[in-house]
Amino acid sequence: MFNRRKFIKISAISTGILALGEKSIAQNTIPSTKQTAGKPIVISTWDFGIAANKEAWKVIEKGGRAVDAVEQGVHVPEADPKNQSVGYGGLPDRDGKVTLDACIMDEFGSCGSVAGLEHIMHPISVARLVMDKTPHVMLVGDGALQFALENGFKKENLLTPESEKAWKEWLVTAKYEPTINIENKLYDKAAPTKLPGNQYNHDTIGMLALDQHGNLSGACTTSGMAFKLHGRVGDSPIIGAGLYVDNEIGGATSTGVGEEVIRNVGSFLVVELMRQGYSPEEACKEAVMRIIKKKPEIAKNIQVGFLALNKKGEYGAYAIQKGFSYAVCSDKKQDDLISGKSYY
Ligand code: SD4
Repeated sequence: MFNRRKFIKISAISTGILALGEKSIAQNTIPSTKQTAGKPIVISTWDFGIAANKEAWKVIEKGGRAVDAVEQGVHVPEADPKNQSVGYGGLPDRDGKVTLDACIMDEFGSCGSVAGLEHIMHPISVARLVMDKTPHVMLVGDGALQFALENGFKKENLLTPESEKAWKEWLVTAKYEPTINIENKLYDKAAPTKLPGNQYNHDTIGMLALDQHGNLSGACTTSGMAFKLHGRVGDSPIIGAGLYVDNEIGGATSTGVGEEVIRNVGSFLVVELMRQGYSPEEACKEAVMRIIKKKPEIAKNIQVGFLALNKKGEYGAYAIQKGFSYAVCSDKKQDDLISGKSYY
C-alpha cells in the first residue's frame, strides 16, 4: 500500500537534497538571510489563528524553519470540520463543490500555490510540494488535484453535513452578499454555526512567522468566498495579493473580499511600503486606504484586512471594518488575540 506520510517524508528529504543546490545559490544572492535574527514570532488572522499559531510555535521553539512552522500551523484550521472557512468543512461554491485556494512562500523567495483544488484536506501541503518539487509556482483545478494524487495525497469528501445544509439553505434565496467579519461568526465554538442562508461569505487563515534564525515565511489557505461561482479564485493563492514575503523586509497577508485585494496587489504593496520605512500597521493602513480611495462605495460594505510582520519581529494590522482580529504567539504569550484597527 502506498503510504502518503512515508512518501511525503521521503520526498521532503529528496527535495531537500535537490533544493540544497538552489538554496546555496539563493544564500549567495540574498544577504538578508544572514541578518541579525529578530525575535521569533507567529501571527495569523482571526481567532482561529490562536490554535494554528500554537502548532506553528512547536516548530519554531525547536529551532525549525518558519516555512515548516506556517505549513504545520495552518493544518489546524484546514483539518477542523467546525471551521467552515478553511479546508475540510469549508463552505462550498454555488455548485456545492468545496474548492480550496492556498499558497506558501519561504525565506528564499520560493513560493508554491494551488487554486480551485477539490478533495484534498491540506491544500497548503500541495502548495508546498509545488514549491519544492516543480519548476512552477501555481497549479489549478484538475491539474492541481492530479498532482496531489500522484504525490500520495488522499482523495476525500470535504463537504461536511453542516456545510451541505448551509449550502442548501443558501440555495433558497441564492443571494450573494458578503457579510463583514463572517470568520468570527462562523467560528464561534460556543454557538455552532447557525446563520441565515445568505450570510456566509469569506474566509481565510493567513499566517506569518519569523523563526529563531531570523527568517520569514508565510502561508495562506481558504475555501474562499462561500457560494462563489465555480472556478472563482480569490486573492489567497495569489502571490503578492493574499501573501507576500521578502526576507529582507517582512511579510504580509490578507483576508476579506479577495477581488479588492487582487486589484491592489495588496500584500506586495504592504511589504513594499515597509521597505520604504512604514511600520507594519502603517503599511497595512495605506493598503486599505488604496482600496477605499479607488472604490469607496464598494469598500463601505465589505471587509478587507491586512496583517504584516517585519524583519525585526514588529507586527501590525489594519482593516476596512471593525472586528478584524488576529492572533499573536511569541515566547511571552502564546495565545494573544488582538483587535486590528480599522477605517470605519
Ligand atoms: C477570498 N480572501 O477568497 C479570501 C476570503 C477571505 O476572509 O479571506 N475571507 O477572497
